[in-house]
Amino acid sequence: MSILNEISENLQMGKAKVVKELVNQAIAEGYSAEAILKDGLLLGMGIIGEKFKKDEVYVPDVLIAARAMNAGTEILKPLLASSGVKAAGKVVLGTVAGDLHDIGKNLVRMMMEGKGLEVIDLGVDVPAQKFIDVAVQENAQIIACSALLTTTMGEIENVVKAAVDSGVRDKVTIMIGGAPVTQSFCEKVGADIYTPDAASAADAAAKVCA
Ligand code: B1M
Repeated sequence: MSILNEISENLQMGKAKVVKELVNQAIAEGYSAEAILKDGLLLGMGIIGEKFKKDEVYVPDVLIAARAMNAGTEILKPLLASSGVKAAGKVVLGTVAGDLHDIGKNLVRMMMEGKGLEVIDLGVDVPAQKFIDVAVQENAQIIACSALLTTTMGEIENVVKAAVDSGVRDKVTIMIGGAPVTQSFCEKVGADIYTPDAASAADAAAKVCA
């Protein structure tokens, strides 16, 4: 079995310590951070997601797999930092209210930091108004919202409305993403930029702040 498959297998079993060791070993063997992320960690998380859908694994299994995923991505963090032109700017990032998924958000943070952006990470379950209050307080150019559930993606519209109601809609760029989110949803709720993955979110944010 290749080391990337071993990472995927151990992530699915929630063995965070082994995943950490294997990620370090893969780096030492010369695998790129992108390959370790895509063909090891994300592969394993995708399989867990499919099993979760079919009721073959349950919330605790997914939680320990998510912990192993985060342990692996933390090691990759400095390596995922892009070597491109560094942007200067501030982003307020979070997962919307009612939503506890943070792996994708954490990847977005890492990639944006890799572009030289300062990211204020509000965590998960962030109320719409909090995005606005912190962006105003910190004079951030971008509000970035992640949503993973069809039942929570509607919260993004509340963030846009809160920006309008607070009189700052023309001062911030609202970026959105997450598995159920699409370009047409972005247009429908009046957000500014939809990107499908963390790397393109970082590229787009860097352009906004350039
Ligand atoms: Co949940 N969950 N979950 N879950 N979970 C999904 C999302 C689900 C698709 C599983 C399934 O049924 N197949 C399903 C949603 C169905 C739907 O809404 N249509 C689901 C469900 C139903 C639930 C619960 C309701 C289950 C329950 O309790 N019965 C519950 C909800 C809790 C809540 O949030 N209130 C729940 C709970 C959980 C756990 C807590 C157990 C755990 C989260 C742990 C954590 O995040 N720390 C969990 C997990 C891990 C998943 C799956 C398996 C994996 C998600 C993930 O991290 N993927 C997921 C199934 C799946 O996606 N295959 C599932 C890896 C991550 C890198 O991808 O977050 O999509 P993702 O990020 C991507 C892009 O979307 C994008 O970039 C990343 C890639 O580069 N992106 C952005 C994300 N944010 C972005 C922001 C941007 C731009 C791009 O700009 C700002």
